[in-house]
Amino acid sequence: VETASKAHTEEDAKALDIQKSYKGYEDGIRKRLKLDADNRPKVSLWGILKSMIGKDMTKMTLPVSFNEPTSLLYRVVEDMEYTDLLDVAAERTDSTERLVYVAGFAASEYASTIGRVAKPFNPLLGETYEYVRPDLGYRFFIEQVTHHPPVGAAYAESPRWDYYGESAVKSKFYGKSFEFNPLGTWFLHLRHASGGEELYTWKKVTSSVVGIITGNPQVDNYGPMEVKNWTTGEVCYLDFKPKGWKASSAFQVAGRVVDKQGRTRWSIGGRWNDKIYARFTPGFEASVEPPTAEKPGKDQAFLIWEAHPRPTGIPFNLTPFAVTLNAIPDRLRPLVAPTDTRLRPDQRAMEEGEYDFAAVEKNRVEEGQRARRRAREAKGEEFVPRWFKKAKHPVTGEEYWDFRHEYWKVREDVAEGKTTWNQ
Ligand code: CLR
Repeated sequence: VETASKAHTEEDAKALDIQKSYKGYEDGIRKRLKLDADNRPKVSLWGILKSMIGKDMTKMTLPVSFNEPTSLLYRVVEDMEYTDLLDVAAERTDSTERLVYVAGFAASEYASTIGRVAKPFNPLLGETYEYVRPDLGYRFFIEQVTHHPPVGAAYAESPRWDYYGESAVKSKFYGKSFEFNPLGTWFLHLRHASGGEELYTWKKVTSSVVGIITGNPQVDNYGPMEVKNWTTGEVCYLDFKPKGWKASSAFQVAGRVVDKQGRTRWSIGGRWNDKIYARFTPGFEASVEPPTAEKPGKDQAFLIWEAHPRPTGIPFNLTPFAVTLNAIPDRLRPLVAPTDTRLRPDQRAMEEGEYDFAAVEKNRVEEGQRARRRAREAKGEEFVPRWFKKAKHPVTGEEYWDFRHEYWKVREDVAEGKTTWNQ
């Protein structure tokens, strides 16, 4: 009882703290872009990419018409679309059941990749992004901490959970496919209904684009994923099946939750672009079929996650969640840091269908970045991230980016007129 009440006090304090960041977000989320269809010139991917086999994406100069109006920073926040699963996990009093929903959240991060065969903008060194959802009770922050290789360090928090990690993707173009290999670990602290806090970690699976040669590019996500509960020793093993030749294996994900002794508790199955189910299978593993009305029973599978629909009238195949990201209402504009990605004119132009202007502005901001690098080199200085610091993780022992919890304090002072961003 005592730990439970302590956890509640922590939750309440966290909730109050997060509420201070709601300023600027009073207008609610954006539902539409200015465009309702994009009219990017249709260029053959293969025509341009065929001379670039063996290269990674950061070494390629591609026409801006290959881009979508997002950046790699936005692609990281997109993983927050289904945080309701973390809220559900926190409500559960059985730790293996919590793991089912945490694993569901980890798998839900792939639904947004469907139909998104375009290049996000590359963040500039020190570029940041803040995203607050008063309606959902969380705030998110990310900073581009290195440029070569491109790494973004992120930290999201809500009363019930903290979620953080680094997005560092190694890419290589093989001709037959373009592979994207995420290297970073993601950490989740869950303050749950039984009155304790748990640490979970996982790494993301490989994303790839196939069908470039035939002019029918498609995104696939495949490979094993291990979602580990460091507090209890329980693990969820998920396997994302590669698309392969059979249509039936496309988007398939299957796995199981095992206890500390390695005994199966739950089986998981479904498709990461659509629905994922779980089934209570103590001591055995089984396939997971969607539940049917004909054979009800205690061991029936139940739905843990379902993808949001993709309404028409949204260009670039963006999800409704992605549409909300680059919005900059007048009330918010003076509060975000001057490094905030919402202020990038090239991404704004892309979003509004001004592709030529986007290309000019992209060039200009990237020139600025090169000039700043030369100036640093001339002074013998090194770039130091403003909001994160490399550290050794206290539980897992890995290197990670430690968020020093300063950003939101400075923002609060800016909002109250006590300081300005550039001090
Ligand atoms: C995958 C999940 C990771 C973050 C991440 C980083 C790079 C992204 C990748 C994700 C998905 C696929 C991606 C890639 C960058 C470019 C690539 C968007 C989100 C697209 C599909 C490339 C298409 C255009 C080229 C063929 C020119 O956590």
